[in-house]
Amino acid sequence: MIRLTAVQADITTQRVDAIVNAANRAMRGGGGVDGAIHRAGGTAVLRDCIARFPHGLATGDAGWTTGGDLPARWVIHTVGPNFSIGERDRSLLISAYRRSLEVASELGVASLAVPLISAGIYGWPKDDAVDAAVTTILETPTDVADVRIVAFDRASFDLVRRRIDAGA
Ligand code: AR6
Repeated sequence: MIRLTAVQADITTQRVDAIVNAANRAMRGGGGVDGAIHRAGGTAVLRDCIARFPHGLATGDAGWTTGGDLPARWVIHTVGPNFSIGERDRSLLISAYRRSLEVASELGVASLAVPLISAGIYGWPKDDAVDAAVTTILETPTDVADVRIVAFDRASFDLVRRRIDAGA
């Protein structure tokens, strides 16, 4: 049985087996949570991105690299749809969470921290981004025991907590 919780924090501080990164298709770093993860993880994360993803990653897919200097052992990078440029297929957002959980299971991850994918620079409406995150994590069969959705700001954290309380 999965334990899903809400946390308000910088995801790079999380002491978990793996953290999920809201990356882009090029997989060479960026702003938002991606920038924070590359800064905190150090050059080993980018080196691994280049070695393991020479052609980047498709939207809705996920793959792992080392966590470098992060407390987490692995970073699971995923790419959500960019709502603000018209990528509005919700199944791609759901797929980003599903594939992240699948990769986590393959790695034997027991604890995982996940940000609100596509909910920042990519502009996915916050309420629906929270709903997609909670619903998908609760409905995807997984071996990961402890999943925490990490919100950066108080308002997002409150939305996530209320949505988790409401159940699947
Ligand atoms: N810890 C936890 N959550 C964070 C952090 C952090 N350190 N920083 C931001 N957030 P975003 P996206 C929240 O923009 O929308 C990058 O340039 C943020 O408040 O990081 O999927 C990539 O390279 C929001 O709720 O990701 C891509 O080009 C959520 O994380 C693009 O942005 C996601 O915001 C991806 O955009």
